[in-house]
Formats: sequence, C-alpha cells, structure tokens
Amino acid sequence: MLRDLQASLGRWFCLVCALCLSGCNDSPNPSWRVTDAHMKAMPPGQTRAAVYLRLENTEARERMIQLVATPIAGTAEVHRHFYENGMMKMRAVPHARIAAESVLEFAPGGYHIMLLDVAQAPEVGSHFPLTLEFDGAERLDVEVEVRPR
Ligand SMILES: [Cu+2]
Repeated sequence: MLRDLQASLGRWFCLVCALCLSGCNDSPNPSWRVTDAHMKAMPPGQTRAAVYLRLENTEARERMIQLVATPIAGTAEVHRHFYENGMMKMRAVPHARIAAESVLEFAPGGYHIMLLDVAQAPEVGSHFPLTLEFDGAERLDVEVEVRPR
C-alpha cells in the first residue's frame, strides 16, 4: 500500500520533471516565457561559452535587458554576431530590446548570451542558473541545460 503510493508519487514527479525539461516556463514570472535555454558542452581548455534560448515578452510594452549573470561565469553579456568583410564577428549589446508581445531568439549566428571566465566547465546533462534583469530591476531566473557538442 505504502509502496504503491511511493511508486505512484515517483511516477508523478517524473512526469512533472519531464514536462519541465521539455520546456515549461522556468519561472512563475508571467511577463516572460523562456524555452529551450541551453549551452553546448565546452571543449577542454575553453573559458567562454554561448547560451541560447527563446525569450518571449508577453507584455504589451517594449522591454530591455539590463544585466545577465550566472554563478558559473565571471562575466555574462548579451552579444550579437554580425558579418564584416566576410568575417563573422560579435559585439556586446548592452541594452537589448524586446518589442511588445514578441520573441527574441538567442540562436547561433545571431544573439547569444556570452559567458566569459568560466572557471569550471559544467557537465553534459547538468543545469545551471542564469538570471536576466530587465528594466525596472525585474528579474527572471532561467535554468540552462548543458547539451553534448
Ligand atoms: Cu559572443
């Protein structure tokens, strides 16, 4: 009886966890929907990495990202790739804007969250926290999944 209860609780927790991993909102914050937050495993010796995610602003006003931070990196910045003389370069975007009721896609070749001075590369399959701070000092906590390269 107790064992049955434990087994069904176990299944229930697994279901919740599977739902969350498949991309439910990482935060109860209703202004934002974040999906697919991930990073590729870092090659040995690397101290920089790019985080990708899909960030949806559900509010009827434009918002701005003021800060990004994670305990695994000395510095985190919003960056954007661009082409110059046929070469792909990147630059920091200190106040990335997200239009009302729209999505900002952080994806290879475009926007990314650059992590600098990562002292210890996180393991494949692990998750680490990333905090985005918006105008008005509103904060959003996101879990980033580390995927195989
Ligand atoms: Cu970058």
